Amino acid sequence: MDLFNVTNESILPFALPQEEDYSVKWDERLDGFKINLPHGELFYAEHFFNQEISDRCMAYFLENNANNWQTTNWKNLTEDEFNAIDFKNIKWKRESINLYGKNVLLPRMTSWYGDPGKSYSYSGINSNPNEWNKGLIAIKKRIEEVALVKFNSVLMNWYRDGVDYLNWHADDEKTLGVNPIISSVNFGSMRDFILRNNDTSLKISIPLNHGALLIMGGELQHHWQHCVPKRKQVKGMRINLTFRAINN
Ligand SMILES: O=C(O)CCC(=O)C(=O)O
Repeated sequence: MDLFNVTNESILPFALPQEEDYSVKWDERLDGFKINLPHGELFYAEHFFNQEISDRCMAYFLENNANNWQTTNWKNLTEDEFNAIDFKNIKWKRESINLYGKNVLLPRMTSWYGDPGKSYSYSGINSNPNEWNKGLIAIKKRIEEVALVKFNSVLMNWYRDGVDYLNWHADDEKTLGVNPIISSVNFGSMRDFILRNNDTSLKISIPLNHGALLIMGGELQHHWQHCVPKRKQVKGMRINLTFRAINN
């Protein structure tokens, strides 16, 4: 037995189709999996941020002047009550989109941070960036070391419980460039992130838990869509950050 042949290699905690155009390789140095899909690439690190840092991130995102962020039932607050809260670090808001002529509130809270001028356009929402803060810059720097990209903006999604969700879409806006690298970091309750192939409708379900990192790259956004479906049994909150490099 080779006593020095120690490896932390683990088993991918979700299923990939057993087909030849899918492959997965453990990267010892990055402590994560490099995955190739038809027309797309992923990097998945289940515990990219440890428990202590991930706990601190949740607190940082939700600290405020009025409510205990852990025990409050955020869904019980009226719009006015929510808008009166002064969050210490993140400017959360509930956006609405225009759907068939009607204004519909998004089923989650959002916030957009970025370099000056890096505005965000999605489903008719046009959001100017909030100014970076210390916490977001620290997370961004750590992720850039792995993604090997300089990000200039981040979209934050706060799913207050398992009923909050995100619909099918691709991050394929022109301003993200041709084959964007999008880095998604996750805190709080585990939620399933589903990828669906545009041609075959084949789906891959990726569990994203407290501290997990998922990087999407290659041609993925042109050939796959993704969503975070409702999971009514999930009672806890989840906060997701997708770091992006915008070209405008
Ligand atoms: O919450 C997630 O995991 C996905 C977020 C996402 O797809 C987006 O913000 O475009």
